[in-house]
Amino acid sequence: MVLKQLQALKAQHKSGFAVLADPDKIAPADMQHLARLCNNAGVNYLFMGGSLLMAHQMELCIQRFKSESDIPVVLFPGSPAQVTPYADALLYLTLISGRNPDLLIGQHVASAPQVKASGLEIISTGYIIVDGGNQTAVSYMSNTTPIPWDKPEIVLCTAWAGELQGKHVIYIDAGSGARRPVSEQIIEKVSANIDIPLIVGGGISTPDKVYENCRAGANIIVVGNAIERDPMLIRDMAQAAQAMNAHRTA
Ligand code: 1GP
Repeated sequence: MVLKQLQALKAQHKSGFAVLADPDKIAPADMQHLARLCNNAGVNYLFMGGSLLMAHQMELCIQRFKSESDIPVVLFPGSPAQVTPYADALLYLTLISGRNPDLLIGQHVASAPQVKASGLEIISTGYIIVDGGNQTAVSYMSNTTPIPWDKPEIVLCTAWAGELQGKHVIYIDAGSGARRPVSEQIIEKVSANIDIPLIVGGGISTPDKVYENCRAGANIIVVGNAIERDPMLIRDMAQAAQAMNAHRTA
């Protein structure tokens, strides 16, 4: 159960590391190699998803990954078209930083039969986009305005609203390829004041940043772009999260 693991991380003030694979950017033939890198590094999750779905190879990608790894595959879908029973769990996203009714309830109603039939573990996720200093695919595609990067109190109130609505987790995202990742100030403020796990991603490009985000209280750090550029970062970034956990245990 992925959610139980996330809740345990939150309870123990610990962090995990997730690799994000965009099915449009990675070929099924590369998935076994990626799986071995993730296995060796002790990666906690493979997140799968993207803003579009052009290549329609997601199921094959997941199958190839699973042929080499027991790491849970968690869908992080850009649209209901990316929901597939081949994964283990689904981040069931509600874009609570936005005011687009389609992403607050419309798409959920339309995709409910498919989601119910999927057999996936459903993780209700309050999804919050914070301005990352450039327009990212997620803010364009969602037709919503991100929360300003220097307004941690708005981010906190949004996270509280998600928690009060019964979301299982909060995901704060600066957007894929963000120039400016979510600040430690925001992470600290939200993490210290909610009782549900916190996922953070968008524009994280160094192991040091992973370490700082973990120290600030993120329970899962998600990295996509930087790893696509340099897959060797998987080991160093996962190690950074593990080092922070060791520090907390000591
Ligand atoms: C985007 O949080 C993810 O939704 C990861 O972003 O690709 O910039 O690492 P990057």
